[in-house]
Amino acid sequence: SSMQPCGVSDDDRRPPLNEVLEVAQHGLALKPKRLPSWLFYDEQGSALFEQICEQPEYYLTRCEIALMDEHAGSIADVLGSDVRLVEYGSGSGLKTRMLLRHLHRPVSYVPVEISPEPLRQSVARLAQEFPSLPLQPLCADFSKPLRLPIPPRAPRHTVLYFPGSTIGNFENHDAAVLLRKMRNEMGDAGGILIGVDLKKDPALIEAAYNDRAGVTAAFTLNMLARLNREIGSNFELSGFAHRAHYNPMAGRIETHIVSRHEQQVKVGRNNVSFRADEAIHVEYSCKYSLEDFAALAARAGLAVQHVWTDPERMFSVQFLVR
Ligand code: AVI
Repeated sequence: SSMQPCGVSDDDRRPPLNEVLEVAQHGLALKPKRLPSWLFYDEQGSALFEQICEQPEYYLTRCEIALMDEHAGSIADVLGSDVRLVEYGSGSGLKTRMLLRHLHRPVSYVPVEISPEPLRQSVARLAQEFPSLPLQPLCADFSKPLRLPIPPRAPRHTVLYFPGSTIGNFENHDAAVLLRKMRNEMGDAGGILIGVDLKKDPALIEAAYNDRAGVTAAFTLNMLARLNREIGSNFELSGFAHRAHYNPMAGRIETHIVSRHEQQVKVGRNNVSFRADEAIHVEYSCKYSLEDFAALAARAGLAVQHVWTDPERMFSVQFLVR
C-alpha cells in the first residue's frame, strides 16, 4: 500500500502546546474576547462532534448523507473518470466511502487531516473496503498551502472534496480566500465538491446548535476543558455556558461561551477577568442561499457547475469549476 505513516509527512504540524497557550492568551486579551474554533477539535472534542452528528436536531449530516445516498452515481458521472480525490478533513469517512464506491477509475485518494490519529483510522478503514485504491494520506492544515503527494499515475482531474459545510465555519472573506487557494490546488481541469448548509427557518437552524441532550453545549465547553488539560488554565466549567444564536442579517449561527458570573481565570501567567454575562466568541456557522454561495464562489474565480439538493432545500452538495 502507498500509505505513509503520518509522522513521515513533512507537513506534520500539530500546533505545539505553546501555540495553544499563545493563541488562548492572545484571544482572551481581545475586546471582545475570541478563541479560534480549531481549538474545539482535540480528541475529546472530535468525539463530541461525531456525537453531535447523531443528534436528531443536527440535520446537516443526515441531509448530506441522504444526498450522497441518492446522487453518488450522478456525482461520480459529473466528476468524470481518472479522478484524484483530495479530501479536506478526513471525518468519519462515511460520505467518502459512498463517493469512492461510484468513482470511475479513481487514481488515488488523499485525505488531508491535521490530527494524526483520526487520519490513521480513516485510512485503515478505507484500505479494507478499497484494497486496490492508492491511499496517500497527508497530515497537514488544509487552510495552509498544501504539497500534494505525487500521484501513482497522471489524473485527468483533481477533485477537492470538502463535505460537512465546514466552509461555513469560515467568515465570508476567509471563505473566499480558502476557495481561491483550493482553486489553485485543483488546477485547470480540477473541481471542488463541497457540502453547503442552506438558509432556512431560523428555528430549525438554532435547534441544530442547541440539541436537547446538551451534546453541543458539552462540545463548546470542551474548549475550556482542553485549555485546562493542555496549558493548565483553571476554568471552572460550571461557571460558563454555551450560547448559540442565529443572526438572520449575517446568515450565521454565532456561538459564544458566556461567563455566568464575575470571575478570574489563570491562563499561563495571565489573570483573565470576566464580567457577569461576558462572552467569548468561539464559532460562526454561516448559512447560504444558492445565490449567496454562487456569488462567494465567483469571488474566488469559480463557477457552480452542478447543485444537488433535497426538495426542502435543507442542504446542498455543489460542484465548482474554474
Ligand atoms: C464542523 N462544522 C461544520 C460544524 C458546524 O455545524 O458548524 C461544527 C459544529 N459546531 C457546533 N455544532 C457543530
